[in-house]
Amino acid sequence: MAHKAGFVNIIGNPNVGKSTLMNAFVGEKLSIITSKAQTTRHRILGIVNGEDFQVLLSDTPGIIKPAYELQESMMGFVKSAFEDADVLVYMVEIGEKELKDEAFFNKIISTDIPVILLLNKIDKSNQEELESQVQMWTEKVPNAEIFPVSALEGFNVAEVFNRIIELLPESPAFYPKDTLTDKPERFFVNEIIREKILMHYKKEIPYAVEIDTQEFFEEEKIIRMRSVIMVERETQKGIIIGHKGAALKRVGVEARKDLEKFFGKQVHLELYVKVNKNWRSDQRQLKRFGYNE
Ligand SMILES: Nc1nc2c(ncn2[C@@H]2O[C@H](COP(=O)(O)OP(=O)(O)OP(=O)(O)O)[C@@H](O)[C@H]2O)c(=O)[nH]1
Ligand SMILES: [Mg+2]
Repeated sequence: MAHKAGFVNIIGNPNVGKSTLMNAFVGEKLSIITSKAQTTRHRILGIVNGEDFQVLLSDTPGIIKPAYELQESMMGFVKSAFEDADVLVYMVEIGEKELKDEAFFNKIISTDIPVILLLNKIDKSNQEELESQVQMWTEKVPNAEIFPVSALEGFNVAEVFNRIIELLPESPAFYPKDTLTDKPERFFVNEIIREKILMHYKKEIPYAVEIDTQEFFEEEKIIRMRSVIMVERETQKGIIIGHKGAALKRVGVEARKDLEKFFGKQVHLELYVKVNKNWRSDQRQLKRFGYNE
């Protein structure tokens, strides 16, 4: 059989389960997952390698109407995912209507690229609701093949993967066959820490935070990391640190545990908090943090 390879880009509204699906395909926790919208801020490549295929999956940020520069750049990642896709995976969840962004939605329904529409979270649904939702999506996105799935429980995930392979063009591999992602180690350190921030702080705090891992030093038995948690204002810094430093300590302990799992090695993590005024609206800063391609 000829070798197949191509880009399979996952797009959809915030919080529908895009990152959960990507991790299920790859079999590693490449993308962080939380119950909050806008968890994913980057385009993250996850590669599934087989003897005669290489699937280049892209997890992308949920589609929103951008309100500040950071979100503009997040939507830039979604746009780029439209441009180079060999297969577009459009994910929706049970009960959802459609993309709030009409321009993106129109692009999906009028594209020549094969579209797979995944109706996710069906573990929360019943047969009757499922049938009516499939009916609705068939009418809304007539160019799509629809699969009901549960990314969380793995229902139908293997079937979708097989269909994706069928749709891929014949092509040699783009990356060496032992490659898992295009992101460097520090990126995953940043993301694991940010996941803990998303989990433990409320309201605007997680959205005002960016992580900058300044040191990643691997020794024989241990990896030493130093990361800065950046916030936009002094008051946010106080909230991150918490009473007697307890809140920050919890972030550090939980992140370290996950980092040890991710890297398969003992980790020493030093965390600092710094105010970096309005970094979310500053082009230069955003570029430094990898937001402008
Ligand atoms: N019940 C159920 N929950 C799911 C399923 N897939 C994902 N979730 C949950 O939905 C929430 C969002 O999942 P994510 O994978 O982070 O969603 P996302 O689309 O990547 O979100 P953003 O990055 O914010 O756009 C998490 O709480 C997941 O555990 C599913 O199949 N069933
Ligand atoms: Mg995500």
